[in-house]
Amino acid sequence: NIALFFIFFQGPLVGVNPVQIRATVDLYPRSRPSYDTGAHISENPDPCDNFRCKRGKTCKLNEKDKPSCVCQQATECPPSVNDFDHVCGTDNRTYDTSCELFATKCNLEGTKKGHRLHLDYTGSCKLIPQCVDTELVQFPLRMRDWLKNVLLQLYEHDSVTPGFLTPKQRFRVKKIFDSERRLQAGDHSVELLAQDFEKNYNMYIYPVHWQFAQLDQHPSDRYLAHSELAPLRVPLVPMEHCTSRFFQECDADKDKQVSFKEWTTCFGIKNGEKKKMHCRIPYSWISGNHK
Ligand SMILES: [Ca+2]
Ligand SMILES: [Ca+2]
Repeated sequence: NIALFFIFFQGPLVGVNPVQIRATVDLYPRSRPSYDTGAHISENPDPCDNFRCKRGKTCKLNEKDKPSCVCQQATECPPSVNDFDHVCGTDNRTYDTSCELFATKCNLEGTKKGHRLHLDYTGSCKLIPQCVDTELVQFPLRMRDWLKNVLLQLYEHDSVTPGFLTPKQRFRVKKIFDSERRLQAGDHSVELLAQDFEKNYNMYIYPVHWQFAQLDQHPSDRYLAHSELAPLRVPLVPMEHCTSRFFQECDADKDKQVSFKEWTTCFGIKNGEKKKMHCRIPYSWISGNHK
């Protein structure tokens, strides 16, 4: 997963940035941080070792020596190594690390303040210029192109080291990859991107669907909650000042979730056409989830 996101963020929209990899890992930790427990592993396995807690919580043994998740204290968080570790909260406060932000949020659980606190973006809080309408219109153009290039990069990596894509995903991307009509990756003008979208519309459908499915995993229900969108949004906000506004407006019915339909609509992908699209592409093909 780390590797996936590493390549994922190398597209033309943003450059290579170690923050982005870390953001993803921090947002969805696979397990609690492993401390070097040395020799006593086999004699005395720590019940907390494979016990997963959500962000801001940590595993502690209760009175019955059973593992349970409790709010982490911000003071227990490992200090930041460098400025890349800082994050800006939606309270416009710079936190030393995302651990500190989520610990703070956890300790505010049940309060309005805690409910409202989210990780806004990576890096210290800074002035994000307002996104004007003309810029907002260009955002999906560049993002679509970037998603397509990300998938093509994954495809190339997968050809060398299989595992980046499922066979079904490969099958879909191959069609784009093999097309002689496709626009090569590069720093294109919005005019050219718009032209190419009209000309090669079909090549953009799958990348947009694929990205949605990549994000829609906690849970996989065809809706993106704020936290599911975060791995994409958080590293992008400080570099692309239209990110927040774009995703806010993407949630057309303002239910705080971006549905599959809302997502495709804001990327200019036609919806349904009598639901043909859904019939043709089973969701599992996109997501690689086989349930
Ligand atoms: Ca979801
Ligand atoms: Ca919505």
